[in-house]
Amino acid sequence: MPDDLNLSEDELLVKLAQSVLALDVEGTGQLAQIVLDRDYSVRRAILEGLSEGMRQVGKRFCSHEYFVPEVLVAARAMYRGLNLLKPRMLIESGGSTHVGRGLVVLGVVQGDLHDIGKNIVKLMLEAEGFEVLDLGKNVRTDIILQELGKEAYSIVGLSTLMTSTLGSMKEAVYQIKAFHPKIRVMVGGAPVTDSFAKEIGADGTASDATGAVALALKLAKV
Ligand code: B1M
Repeated sequence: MPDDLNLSEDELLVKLAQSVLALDVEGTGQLAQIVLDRDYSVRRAILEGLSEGMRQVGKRFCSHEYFVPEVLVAARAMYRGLNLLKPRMLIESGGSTHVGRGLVVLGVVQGDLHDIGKNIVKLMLEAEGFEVLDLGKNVRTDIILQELGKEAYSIVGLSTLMTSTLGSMKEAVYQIKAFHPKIRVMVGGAPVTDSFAKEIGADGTASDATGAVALALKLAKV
């Protein structure tokens, strides 16, 4: 129960991350509410609090201290905070004031159900003024191609967290470039390296949501 009202902003961010790691859904929501009540940076709370907490959960999953049920509760805690912070994030960043950055199609490639990172990237892109069509997870390439035929999208963002689905990402980039050579494709997710992105013909990659926004801004200008 986060009842320490003397926490500094930095301490609150640490508590937020710890709360996700501790699988404390209610506590995470309460801490997120404190961020809002005190007018602290929502962007920092998402990136350095919630997202950092999920990163630490990932480490515990990899070291077999946490298993799927724990990971799912941690994700619930993260989303409890994220959903509370999201409306303020969009206001804080003035996203709606720099409209016209461009239309982005975003999705997790076929075979992959990991969408937490993609959802954070989406929120940060929207906060920066991009209009994002979120196709969700486990997205077939033909669905992406179908969508690209409908509107003047400038960027496609593809995410994957598994090495086993890097092939789906490669295939998606290939097809998008073949049918829509002018559309920029950015790729990301833990197993995606710079060299892999180059090798499959993507226009760039980023290792986190902040980098994804910077890359999208760069690609939107080209
Ligand atoms: Co699983 N999982 N998982 N998982 N999972 C990983 C990815 C894994 C590394 C864990 C491990 O075993 N070491 C491993 C993949 C191994 C590999 O291929 N190298 C793995 C596996 C194997 C699996 C299953 C196969 C497990 C099983 O069933 N035996 C299964 C796969 C199901 C499927 O997809 N078909 C599975 C299932 C699950 C859950 C459902 C339990 C859950 C997903 C819930 C959900 O997403 N809705 C889950 C989770 C949560 C994880 C870990 C623990 C955490 C991932 C996460 O959310 N991180 C993960 C372990 C780990 O990462 N260390 C693991 C927090 C998030 C904020 O970070 O997603 O990296 P991240 O996103 C970042 C950046 O990557 C970047 O910005 C984001 C924000 O900063 N980014 C982009 C992401 N996309 C981007 C796109 C961009 C740019 C940047 O441009 C477009």
